[in-house]
Amino acid sequence: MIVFITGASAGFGAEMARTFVKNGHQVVICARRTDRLEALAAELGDAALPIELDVTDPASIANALAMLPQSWRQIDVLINNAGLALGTKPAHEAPLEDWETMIGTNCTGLVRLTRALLPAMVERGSGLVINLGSVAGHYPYPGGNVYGATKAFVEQFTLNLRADLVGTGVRATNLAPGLCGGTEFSNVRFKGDDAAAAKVYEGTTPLTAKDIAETAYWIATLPPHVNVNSIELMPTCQGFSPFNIKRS
Ligand code: NDP
Ligand code: 8X3
Repeated sequence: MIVFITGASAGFGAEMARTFVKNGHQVVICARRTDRLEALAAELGDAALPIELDVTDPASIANALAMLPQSWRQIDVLINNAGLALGTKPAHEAPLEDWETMIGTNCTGLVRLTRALLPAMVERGSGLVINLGSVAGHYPYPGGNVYGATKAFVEQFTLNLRADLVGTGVRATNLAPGLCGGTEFSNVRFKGDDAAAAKVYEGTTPLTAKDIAETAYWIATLPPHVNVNSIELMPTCQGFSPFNIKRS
């Protein structure tokens, strides 16, 4: 299989690249930080093709796809993994630019990549799109405002893809993890405050990027008649809170 992975310079994306290559597949590894991609490509060898990509920039998407050599053009699996959360401020205090960046990356970028690669999959009668959702798209939490909303969009877009793709042989999955450590997610969310980022995982045994990569690999290697519509994972130490009631 040829697997096109966005956000492969860190976290889940890099680990997914390792997992697919270890199992004999080829990966197109995309992100903005090309030095990271080059290092990963050096680790993975000829089975990995690094390509610079900013999913928020339509010209960058067009350029990345145009850079694909002929023998890498038949994408079997698109993993829309690039994404981010910015901040945990309440809605009335959060910077509007942060909201726009999350929407531009997690929603618009994901939609653009999907729209670009889907027609060839439908034409071939096979293919798979795995979108990275989140538990934040299923359950609200304070400070989750736009991040959670972008992931709810990812879930519904994926299910609507399923509605459109019935009968085409092309599959779509929303992969929605909960608390997951060992990636740069919280470092990005807390804008470089690594102490605040580390606190998120204190005293927990979170999911790991390997858990998510192995789940993506499992989804991609199921028989063609099996479609995982949506899958949610949490570490065993994570659960649910009661409703928050403000009493006078
Ligand atoms: P990381 O911060 O470790 O990795 C994010 C990746 O996305 C990086 O490779 C980054 O690369 C890339 N990226 C960000 N913006 C862009 C952009 N504009 N264009 C291209 N690539 C971009 O995060 P995770 O691996 O933890 O998260 C991956 C996905 O999983 C995200 O969608 C996240 O929302 C989701 N998720 C994460 C969870 C967690 O707890 N970690 C839980 C649930 C979902 P670069 O900066 O080089 O461009
Ligand atoms: C990441 C999980 O709970 O930090 O999508 O929003 S959470």
